[in-house]
This record gives sequence, C-alpha cells and structure tokens, in this order.
Amino acid sequence: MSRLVVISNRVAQPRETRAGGLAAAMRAALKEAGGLWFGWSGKLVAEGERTLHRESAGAIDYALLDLTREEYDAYYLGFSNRTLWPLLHFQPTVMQYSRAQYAGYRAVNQLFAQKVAPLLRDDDHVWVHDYHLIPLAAELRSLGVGARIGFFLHIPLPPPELLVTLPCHLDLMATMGAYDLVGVQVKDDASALFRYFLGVLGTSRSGDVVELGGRQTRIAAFPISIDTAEVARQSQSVLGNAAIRKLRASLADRKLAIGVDRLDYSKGLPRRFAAFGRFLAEHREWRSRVSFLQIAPPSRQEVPEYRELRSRLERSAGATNGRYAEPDWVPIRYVNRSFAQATLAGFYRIAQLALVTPLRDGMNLVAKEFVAAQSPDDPGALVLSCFAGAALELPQAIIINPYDPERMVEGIEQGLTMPRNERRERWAAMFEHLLVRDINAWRREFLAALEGD
Ligand code: ADQ
Repeated sequence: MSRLVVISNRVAQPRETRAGGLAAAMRAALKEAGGLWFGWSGKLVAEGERTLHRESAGAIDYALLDLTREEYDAYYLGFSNRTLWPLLHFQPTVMQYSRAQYAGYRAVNQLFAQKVAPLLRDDDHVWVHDYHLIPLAAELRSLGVGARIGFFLHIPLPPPELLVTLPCHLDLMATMGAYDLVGVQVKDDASALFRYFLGVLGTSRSGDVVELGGRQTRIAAFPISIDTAEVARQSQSVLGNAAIRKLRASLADRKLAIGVDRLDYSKGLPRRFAAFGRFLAEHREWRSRVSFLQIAPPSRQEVPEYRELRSRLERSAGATNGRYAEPDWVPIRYVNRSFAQATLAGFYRIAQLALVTPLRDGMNLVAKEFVAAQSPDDPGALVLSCFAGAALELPQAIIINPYDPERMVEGIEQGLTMPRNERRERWAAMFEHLLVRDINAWRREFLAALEGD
C-alpha cells in the first residue's frame, strides 16, 4: 500500500481536540497506510524566522510551515478568500481581484511545493485539499515530482460563464491539468469543470478523463459526508450534559429551531433571519411558541465583507427581538461562538427544526449532522436550501429556495407542523442513506480513484 501524503492549508494538529469530521477522516486515512500531513502551521513569522515544524504522532508525521504576514495577506486573506471564495460561490460581484494578490497566492503554492517535494517519494499518493492550493500539483511537477496527485475541491464550482470573469482564469485553471484526479462535491460541479476544460481550454475528453499538455486528468464527484454512526451515538450520550440540559430547560416546552454555520455570507444568514421574522409576523399563533437558536462563530474577521455581515446580523436579530420579544421569550437567540462537536450533536437532537439555507454551499455538513443526530422515534424536520450540495442526497428534506422569502416561511411552517409519521418516514430515508454514504466511504472512494481503480 502506498504512503499517503495529505496537503491542506490548515492542518488539524495532533493535540487539537476540537478538530471536525474531515480532520478525523484524514487521520484515519493517514493511519491506515502511514502518512504525512503537510500544511501551514497557523503561525505568522518574519521571513528569516520561517521554520518547518516536524512532529510525529503514531503512524502520522506532520510537517508544518510558517508563513510571513505578507504571504498570508496575499495568499489567504486576499486571493483565496476575497477572490476565489466569492467567485466559486457564484458571487462575482463580491469578488476583489489584484495581480499582486494572485502573484502572492502563486508564490505560496510554489513555496509549499519547494518545502514538501524533498519529503515525497515517487510511490506516494498525494491528496491536496481545497481552493487555497489549486496550482500545487503544477508546482510539484515542475520540481520533478512523479507521484500520483489528487485534488479535492470542498466548495462549489460555477459554470464557465462565471469562471471567466476571473482575470487570471486561464493561468489558474490550466494548472489543474497537473493532477491525476480532480474531485468535486457533486455532479453539477463536475459538469461545470468539464465544460470549462472543453469549451475554454479546448481540451479533449474521453469518458471522465480530460487531456491537457499530454497528461490525463480524471474529474469526478465525491460527495463528502460525516461519521454518521458517531454523530448518532454522540447525540444520545450527551443528553445529560449541562449545556444540553440548560438549553432544554430554557425553552420551557417551546419548540426549538436551530441554525449552525460559520459566519459567512455564503450561508444566507440575513435572508434566514428575515424569513424567521416574517414567519412570526404572518403566523401570530407561533409567537412565544418557538425559539430560533442561531450558532455562528465568527470566521475570517480580517476580511471586511465578514465584519459587515456580522454587524448586519446583529441589527437584524435586534430588530426582530425588539418587535416580538416578551419578558419570558426571545425569538432569535444569536450566539457567536463555537461548541464541541458532541455538544452540537446534543443541540441538534433537542431541536424540532433545522434551518440550513445557504445561497451556495459545496456540500454542507451541518445538514447531514442534524439528520444523524435525530431521535428515530420523534425526529426533527430539516429545511434545506436547493443550492447546498447536500440537497441532491437529501431530497426528503423540506427543500427551499433561499431567494424566495414566501417559500422560506412556508418551509418553516411545514417543518414545525409536520405530523410525526411523515417526519419519521422522511428521516429514515435520509439516515439510511447517510449510514452508507459516510465519511469513510468518501475517503475510501477518493483514494481508490487516485490509485487508478
Ligand atoms: P464549511 O463552509 O465550514 O465547509 P460545513 O460543511 O457546514 O461548512 O462544515 C462546517 C463544520 O463546522 C460542521 O462540521 C459543523 O458542525 C462545524 N461547525 C459549524 N459551526 C460550529 C460551531 N459553532 N461550533 C463547532 N463546530 C461548528 C466547507 C464547505 C462545505 C463543505 C465542507 C466539507 O463550504 O460546503 O461541506 O467544507 O467539504
């Protein structure tokens, strides 16, 4: 079995206990064959003080590289998160582009390649993650690396008509041809990529393989998932914990609707808050009978669009609460912090409704975690955006279009009033699916495809 090398911007370090499902899946994959995890150390240092930190934990070696402030600004805050993130989430009007930031992004990819190449063997299998590192394989090839290299894009891929608004699209996208395998979340992402390769780069296609510069690249969808059985187990075992008991007690028999998202404009939070306010306006009978808990830990606060979103949501929650709150009831509970994965599972379990309404999402693991955490006997209902990758796998959810306020209000009402039998039926179909299509199936399929099966 070949050694596995995982390369990602952030690495879940050996002592990190809050690492999520993806980190657990990577650790499991690395343990199976022994392996190396390479990425940014999370530290910003002066150029002369850059270190490659080496560490081992069991069968896994870690190699973590420091970046300078300038590199981080251009590569991470700039091109990755102000250019690629909005564009790949179908929002070119939010995209900011500068040649200097693209140059900084390419330079960090080159630096990663220079530092990891000496650690690689030709019979390794290399798995690169996400939009921060698209050109990495091209940089590795130019240093003579012959190993099989796969890439997985965690976020969506827009159609070529949108991709071409990126001024450097030809330069960037052509580097994808250096991978043996490019994995995306859903088949629509794969078709968009095929259309780009054929229509814009003019490559030929045979089956699911494109040929560029004499090299063959397979493109396929691998919908990411969760550790379904583990989330189900956690959701039961934490019910006695203080955080869960306190939340339940504070509801005083009212229903709970829940949302859990990084504070990100792709998650559709302003429209969700507005829909909940409108639901209370139009359905007086639900006032004082349901609370909406939105958990949204801040992310990327150094990017201005994220700071603006935060204050916009504070105003929106404040306005709805000001209008409808009673001395003993607050309609929107807005909490800006993160929780342990197990605590979240407990929160999901005591909720009757989840609102997962992104404007665009590669997959959305919260939707899957909510389903996994429900009680089989009396499961909650899931309101899910048709623009989340997860909607293709969970058609039994209440599927809504987040741009349609009336449909959002209908969805909330439908979820809160759905008869128990119907909830059970819908839930059972989703849960069965997720038990089979879990995070382990995902990583095994990707790695089998990378091996060329
Ligand atoms: P994200 O945009 O981060 O991921 P998501 O898929 O929902 O979105 O994953 C978030 C993860 O963070 C979930 O496991 C969730 O439980 C956890 N989380 C969120 N809020 C939290 C909180 N307050 N405390 C603790 N944990 C919290 C990107 C893409 C997605 C894709 C994933 C995986 O944008 O579309 O599904 O990668 O590929």
